[in-house]
Amino acid sequence: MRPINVAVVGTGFIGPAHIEALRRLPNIRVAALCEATAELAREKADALGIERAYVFEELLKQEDIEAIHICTPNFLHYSQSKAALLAGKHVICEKPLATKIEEAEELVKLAKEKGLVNAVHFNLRYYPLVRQMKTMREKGDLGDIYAVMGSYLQDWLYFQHDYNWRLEPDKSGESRAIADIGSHLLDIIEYVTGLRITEVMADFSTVHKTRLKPLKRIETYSQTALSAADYEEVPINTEDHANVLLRFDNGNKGVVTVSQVSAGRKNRLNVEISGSKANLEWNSERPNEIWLGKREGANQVLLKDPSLVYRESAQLISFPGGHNEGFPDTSKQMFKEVYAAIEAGKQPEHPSYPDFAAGLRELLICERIIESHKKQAWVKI
Ligand code: 4PW
Repeated sequence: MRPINVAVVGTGFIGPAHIEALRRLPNIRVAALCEATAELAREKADALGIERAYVFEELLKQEDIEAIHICTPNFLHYSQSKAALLAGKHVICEKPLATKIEEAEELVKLAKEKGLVNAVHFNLRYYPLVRQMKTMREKGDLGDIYAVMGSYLQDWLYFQHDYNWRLEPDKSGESRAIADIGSHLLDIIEYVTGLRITEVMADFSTVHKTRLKPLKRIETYSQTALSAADYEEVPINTEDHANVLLRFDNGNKGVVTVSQVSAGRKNRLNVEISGSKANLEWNSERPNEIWLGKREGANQVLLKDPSLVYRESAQLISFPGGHNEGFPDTSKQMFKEVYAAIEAGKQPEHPSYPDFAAGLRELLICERIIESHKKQAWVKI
């Protein structure tokens, strides 16, 4: 294994998660950190134990940095990914890949022309039991897929005073709950079932039509409430809740609900797949078990254990059964695959990890969902 120097751009919720995952890979060195100002970059680099700190333009000049992780707010993903590719860097970008389809298309094309490794952080695919569900479907354990039911529920935007840049369309994009977390759910549904979504019918609601924006900086997930004078009331134009009906290319149907105002649901992605041979159910708050439903015979619960799952899923398991693995492990497993490609110096023709094309696909589905909500009509993907 050859040592590889890497930089991470952005230090909100997910940047440090990338850093931790990268540090668990033997040949990766998180050599540099990038933030909006030199002062903030230095402060965060010191706090995270990273040697070099830059603003973005300076980072691009560093020849020893081979790969860049883009972990900034959504509106920066396109311009920063493009600049990094033009500077000859491999790019691992947070989802969504861009805020407009044309931008994502341009990135897919540019990455291909450059032959550089490109990935979008759809890390939830890397829960071992998500891979197990996919493998079970591929091996025919589910039979034909009759229906898919899914939800992704959170409560960190439950109160009117809960606030974050994701609520602002100029930073996050036109849709919020669907783009922010629905994108993960829709990605998992197509990944696991192998079906393509062909049409969508969406209905959104914005529960908090105005929210209280803090005038002081507070940590997003800290559950902090300030005094009334420390907030300004601002209008909200993105959805808190969304229901979407799905039609698949096998002629069958699905439904998903996405909400960021669901009390007590901290971060629960749930997917249930009904097949002609069995029914499978998994959720991200209990990631180490799959429920397997049978019409004739007893239902089962499969626990994550390398000796009980298919080889494809066991590859994503680092510890024996009973030793739980979770969210931080998903990024580590994904980066293992991405960095094998970076070590080889180019994007494989059919990467095992989600590439920019997967990012474009999600953006397309999300755009069609927004269009469907606006028209209150079915829209083809
Ligand atoms: O990807 C998701 C985010 O964009 C995360 O898993 C949680 O929900 C935290 O923020 C949003």
